[in-house]
Amino acid sequence: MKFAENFLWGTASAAYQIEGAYLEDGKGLNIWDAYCQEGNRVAHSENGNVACDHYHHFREDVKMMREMGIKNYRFSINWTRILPEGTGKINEKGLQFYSDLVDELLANGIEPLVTLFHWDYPLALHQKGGWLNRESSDWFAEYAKVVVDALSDRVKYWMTINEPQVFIGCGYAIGKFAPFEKHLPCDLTRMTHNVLLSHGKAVQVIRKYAKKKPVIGFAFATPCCTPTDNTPEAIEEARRKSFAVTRDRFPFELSWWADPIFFGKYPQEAYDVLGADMPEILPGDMEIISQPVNFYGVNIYESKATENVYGYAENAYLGCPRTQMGWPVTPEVLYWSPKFLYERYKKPVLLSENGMAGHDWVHLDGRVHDAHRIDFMKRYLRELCRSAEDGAEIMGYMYWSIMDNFEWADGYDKRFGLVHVDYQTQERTIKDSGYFYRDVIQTNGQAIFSDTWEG
Ligand code: GCO
Repeated sequence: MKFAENFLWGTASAAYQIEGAYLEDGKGLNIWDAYCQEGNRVAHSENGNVACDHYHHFREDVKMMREMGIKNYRFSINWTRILPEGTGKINEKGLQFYSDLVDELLANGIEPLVTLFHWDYPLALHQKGGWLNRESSDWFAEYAKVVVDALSDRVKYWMTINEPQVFIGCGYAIGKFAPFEKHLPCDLTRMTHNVLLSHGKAVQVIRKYAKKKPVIGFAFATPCCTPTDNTPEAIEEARRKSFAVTRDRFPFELSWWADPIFFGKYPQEAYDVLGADMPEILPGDMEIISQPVNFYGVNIYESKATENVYGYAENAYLGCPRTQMGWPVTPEVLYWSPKFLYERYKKPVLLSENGMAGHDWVHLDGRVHDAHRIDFMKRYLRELCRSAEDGAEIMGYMYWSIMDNFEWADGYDKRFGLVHVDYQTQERTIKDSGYFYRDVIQTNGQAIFSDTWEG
């Protein structure tokens, strides 16, 4: 088994989780900046004010990526570093940071993949109603234009929005993430519609103004379900449940977000379960939303559960292997999700995130021995390769994350990185998995098929 010759091997990060410098060089406040200061929102009252201080360490970090043989790096732009108030006045120092980062990456043979929005919504726009405001898609298009004008002479790969399922679902439905609100379905459908319009208008802006021919997608959450066995009935049941829409879970679901983009309409099941709570759709909206994209980016960590058995979802059973997040280890999800997504939407699939949080620390010998992560990566990547062999077009894999970072409501305890970060000293230590991933990239994936690794 093997991956495509032009397979994109890389790593991922997000601005708020690694940059720090939250008030530096003219940057404006976003909702995570604002709400984390309240203390009781995040584990240990932690925040992203400093994080990995990537804003000041980016040259060292890119050098480290080159040492690891990283060929592609997915990162996000901090909206209020560019437009402190969300619209209007441009902060040139903020643009300069990202321009310098792109130059550093290219100088080290690393292709940049830019995510326009990874949850750090401008506080000033939030105070104008945020995603509930019909103008929000115009605000987003204005922001996209500023970034495209500045970076598109060097940036080819674009992702408009990261995980709307999570920033709407956790931020505005269950109140677990900033701005920690709980809205009714009629609001959540309106927010969804404005987020999708924002995506569509950003695609239009990139297509119209990019100086380099762009490859455009997004990075959605929500994996598909895993069949309980290999019978045709179980496979069809998993496929059906993967794309279902329910009244109590719709913001977190898959087809609710993806069908408007690829089919130009919300799923019929959404109308059945949401009825009058469906958003107002103005003439032209669905045409904007369904602007053609080049790939389906998806962030996958575990399979979506369809059944609870004795209190355990079928992908989580008594004593099953779990990561530091408590997520069950379910490698088969990287077979079934690309398969089902490719069948339905017929676009190349980019694994824009996959990885695991582990109990990592620097050992007495000065290294970070994370054998679990190496085993995790082998198991998941073998399934991804099998999915490609069975016909799904898979364009790349971005390990989450390049370095340990601020894991939202979990703060800094959860360590996903291929690189360990000492937050007291900002010292970076490449973990064993980081050196293993170098071998994976150098062999175009073949290194995952050995059951041992002597790094
Ligand atoms: C997400 C976000 C990342 C997370 C990562 C681990 O997918 O939730 O894109 O910012 O840190 O997934 O939870």
